This record gives sequence, structure tokens and C-alpha cells, in this order.
Amino acid sequence: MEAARLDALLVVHLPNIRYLTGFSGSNALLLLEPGRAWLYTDGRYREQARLEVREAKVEIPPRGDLWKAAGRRARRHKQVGLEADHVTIAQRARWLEVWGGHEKGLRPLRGEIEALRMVKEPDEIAAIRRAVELASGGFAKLTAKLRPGMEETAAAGWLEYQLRQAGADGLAFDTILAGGAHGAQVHAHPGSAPLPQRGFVVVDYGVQLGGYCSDMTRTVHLGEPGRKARAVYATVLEAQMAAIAAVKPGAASAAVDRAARRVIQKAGWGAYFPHSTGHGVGLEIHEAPRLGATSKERLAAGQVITIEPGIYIPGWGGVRIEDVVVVTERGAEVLTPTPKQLLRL
Ligand SMILES: [Mn+2]
Repeated sequence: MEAARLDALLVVHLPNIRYLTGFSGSNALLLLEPGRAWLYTDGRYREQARLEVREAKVEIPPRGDLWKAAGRRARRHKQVGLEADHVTIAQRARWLEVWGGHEKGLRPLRGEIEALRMVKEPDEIAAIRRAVELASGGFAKLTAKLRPGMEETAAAGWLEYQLRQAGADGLAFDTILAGGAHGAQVHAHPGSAPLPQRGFVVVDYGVQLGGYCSDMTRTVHLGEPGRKARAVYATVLEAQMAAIAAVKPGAASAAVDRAARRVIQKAGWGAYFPHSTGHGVGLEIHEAPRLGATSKERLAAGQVITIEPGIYIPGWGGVRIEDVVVVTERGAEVLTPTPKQLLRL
């Protein structure tokens, strides 16, 4: 705040509020002044806020008008930061009204709090590790059940049930489970189609545990894999290992992406890898840094990222392999314990 010359900062993005205060409810504003903080929420969260919030004074405004209460508190400040990526046009107008300051005093922030979140504290890494290990345990339970002819939704439901049974707070995102040609869609939703007698099944899923997300993808083969299937799988695995080998403090995010992409291009499938190689993971499933061709960031020790190249061939199928990786002082530690050799079911 000092560097940005702010008298106050209004935080609206809930994962940022959770990071700064511990509050996990679904309705809150956080007003920061140098050395002081107020968290505004509504009556549903009175008890939860009392238990969760650290370092901020909790206020529950009458009639639930959080904006008015925060605006009134900020009235004497001239320069107030707003999270430009998270405030709607309507909210900006409302803030001007309740705060009563001049439009010129509104200072857009972009990614400053997210940059703080990028490098994880040891207890955050421990929380992500627990989430990753819990999710990984579900994969063996899925493969024990997964068979040709099973509906995608039934397979996804079985997996999700196992994850909840194992103690997951919830899912980190909608499970992707797609067999055969359906797997060529990077973000396929499980449907009523039966899994094929012979072909790949892509499974991409994650859990939330203690507020932190996991993210993993494995691709298994039903029936005997043919030559093309083996070649595609081996290429994705080689690309994934090459990207992991490129992870170290100071490495450009774009260089990690390039390491994976080069392997896939050399094998002739460059046109079938339409997404970036990975992303940060933490309180949110997708957060900074991004690991794409145009990424500008450099990796730093303590960051937690995914490495997930893939090849998707329309009408045929897809293969993706994804692990969660911690950037360490010496390179990378892969948190995901599930094996990666081609599994035939
Ligand atoms: Mn991912």
C-alpha cells in the first residue's frame, strides 16, 4: 500500500479476503488501512467470522449493506485501491457513491494481492500436499472400477463419492472424465456415453481440502493400446517430464511451456496441444503464475504449479498427464504420487 501510495484498499475478491484474514464465507468486503483492517459480512456469518477471522475487526452492518459500511469507514481517505480485475462496473459506481471521494482517487490494482499469494508459506504447501494425496488416493479406487461400457457420469460419480468418503471438503472443479473421441475435448463434461471397448479415458479432477485445491490428470487405456495410442501417450509423458525438468527458481514460465511444447512438436502433434502447460494452484484452482507461451513471469521457490501437457486428436481421443509440482530451491518436487506409465484396464 505504501508503494502504491494508497490510504486504503478495498478487497472484494473472496480468495484474496480468505488469504488475508482466514474468512471463508461467501459474502464479504475487506477494507485495509496501514496497520488496520475491517471485514464486513452479513448476519449469516457472525459465528463463522468470529471463529475464522484473524487480523481484522469484524463488522456486520444493519440491513446487510456492506458497501455502505465500508464506504463510510473510508470517507476520510483520498487514495483508495480497488481490485480492477474483480470489481464490476456497477460496484465501482456504488463505491464512488458510498465513499464520496473523487474518481481520480480510485486506484486500480491488478494482481498485487495475487502476487503475494503466488509464493506459498510452508503451511500452505502442506495443505496442498494433503489435498493432492487425498485426490491421488481416489484414482486407484476409480481404476479398480473403470470398465468399458460404464457411463462417463457413473464413473465420475463413483470417483467423486470416493473423494468425499476420504474426507474431501468438496471438488476443486467439475470433474472431467471422457472416453474415446470425447477425450479430444480438453474440458469435456462427463456424459451418458458408455466408455469405449478400446480407447483412452482422460480423467482430470481435484479436491478442496482445508481451503486448498488439488489438480491431477491421468489418462488410462481400455483394451489393448495400438501403435498410435502408445506413441501419443509416450510423447505426452516425455513432454510432461521435460517440462518438470525445466522447473527451477528463476526459470521463465514460458521456457517451461516451451520444454513441453518442443517434445510434442517434434513428434508431429504440435497442432494438437491447444492449451498452456500449467498454472499456479492454491486457494483457487487456477491462479498465478501461468505457464504459457506468452507468460512473462519467472518461477520462484515456494510456488506451486501444475504441469499438464496434452495431445487431442479430433475424432480419435485425447491424452493429458498432470501433476502438481512445488518449485524448490534446487528445482522441482512432484507432489502427485500416482504413477504415470501407461495403464491398461
Ligand atoms: Mn490443471
